[in-house]
Amino acid sequence: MINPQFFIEKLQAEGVEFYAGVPDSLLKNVCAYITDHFDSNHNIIAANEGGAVALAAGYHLATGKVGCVYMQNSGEGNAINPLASLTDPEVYHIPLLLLIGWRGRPGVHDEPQHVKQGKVTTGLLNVMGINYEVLAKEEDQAAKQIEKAMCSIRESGNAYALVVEKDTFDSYTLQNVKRNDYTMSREEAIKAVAASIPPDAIIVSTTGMISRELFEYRTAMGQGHERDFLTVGSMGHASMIALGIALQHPERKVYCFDGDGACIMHMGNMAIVGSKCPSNYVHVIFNNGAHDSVGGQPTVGHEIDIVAIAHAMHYQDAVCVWTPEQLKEALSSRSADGLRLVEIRVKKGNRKDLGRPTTTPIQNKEALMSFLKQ
Ligand SMILES: Cc1ncc(C[n+]2csc(CCOP(=O)(O)OP(=O)(O)O)c2C)c(N)n1
Repeated sequence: MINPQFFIEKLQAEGVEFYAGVPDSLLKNVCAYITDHFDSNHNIIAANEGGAVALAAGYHLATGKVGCVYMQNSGEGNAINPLASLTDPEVYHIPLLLLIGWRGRPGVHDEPQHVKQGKVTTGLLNVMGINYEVLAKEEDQAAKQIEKAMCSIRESGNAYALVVEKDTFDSYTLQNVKRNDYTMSREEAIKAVAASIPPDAIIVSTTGMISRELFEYRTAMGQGHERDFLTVGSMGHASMIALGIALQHPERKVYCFDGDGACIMHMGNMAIVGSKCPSNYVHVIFNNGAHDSVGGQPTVGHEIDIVAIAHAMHYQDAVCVWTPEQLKEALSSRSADGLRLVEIRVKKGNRKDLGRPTTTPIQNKEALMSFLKQ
C-alpha cells in the first residue's frame, strides 16, 4: 500500500501544489492528508466534479501550473463536460492531473450504483482521449507512474488520469477535524421526520447514509419500503426526482430527504423546485456540514444560509432547526400545504453497524410505482 504522505510529497516534487475535488471513500486517506497539509486556497472541496475541473483550469490560467482534481468515478459524468469543452486540446488545451477512485471495478463486489460506472470508468477516459494508468499499490512503482504522468502532462499539455483501486492507500487520520456543536444525530432526525409524515406520502432520499438509515428505520418499524425511493447513485438529483413525482401526484405529499453535500452539488435544482412551487413538496436537508458518507470531509453547509436560499428560490416556507423539540414543532406546524423546506442541523457520524438496503434498485422502483398506483 502507498503511504498518503509519500504519494503527495512525490506529486509535490513534480510541481503539484493545488488540489480541487469531491471526496471519495477510496481516496479518503489521501484526501485527509491533503486537507491537513494544504491551505484552503490550495485544496478546495468543490460543489461537484465539473466545478473542480474548472477550478484547476482557473488555477492553471493564473499560474501556468498543473492542478490535481480528485473524485470518485461516479463524478466522471459531472467532469466530462468541462473536460470535453474547456480543458480538451481541441478547445483551451489546459493540463491537469485526475485522481479517480475506481468503485465497482469489474471483478470486485460493490454496491449496485457502482457496477455500471465501474465498467465504463476507463472506457470513458479512452473515448475522451485521456491517457491513464491504474495506480500501482507499491510505492516504487507508483512513484514511477507519477513521474510518467507528469512528464506526459508537461510534454503534451493534456489531462492525464491515475485510477485508484480499493485498498491502494494506507490509512491516515485527519488531524484538522472540523467539529460542529450540534447534538442531534442524522439518524435521530430521519426517524423523527419519517414518523411524522402521512402514510401515503413518498420519500425520495439522497445518496449515501441518509438512504441507508431510512431503509433501516422502515425495517425496524416493520414497515415496507414501497414509499421510499432510495437514490443510491445520482448524487444531488434526489430533489428533481421528488419534483417529477410531486407534479404528477398532487394528491400526495412528497418529501425529499437531502444531504448538504448533495444539495450543494446541484443547488440549481432548488431554483426549479421553487419555480414549479408544488404545494405538496417538502424538502428536508440533513445538514451535518460534511460529506459524511465518504469520510466526513467538510462541505460549506454550515457556512451558507439555506433558509435564505430557499426563500430566494420562492419556497413558501423555510426553517432551520437543531434540537428535537424545534424539529417536532417544525414538523407539526408544517404539515399544511405549500412548498416547504426544513433544514436540520445535525452532528457528524453514523452507527458503526449501519447496514445497506437489501432490496435491489429495480425492486425498489417497482414497489414504489405500484404504491403510487394505489
Ligand atoms: C457525483 C458523485 N460524486 C461523489 C460521490 C461520492 N459520494 C457518495 S455520498 C457522498 C457524500 C454525501 O454528502 P451529504 O449529501 O452531505 O450527505 P452525508 O453523507 O453527509 O449524510 C459522496 C461525496 C457520488 N456518489 N457521486
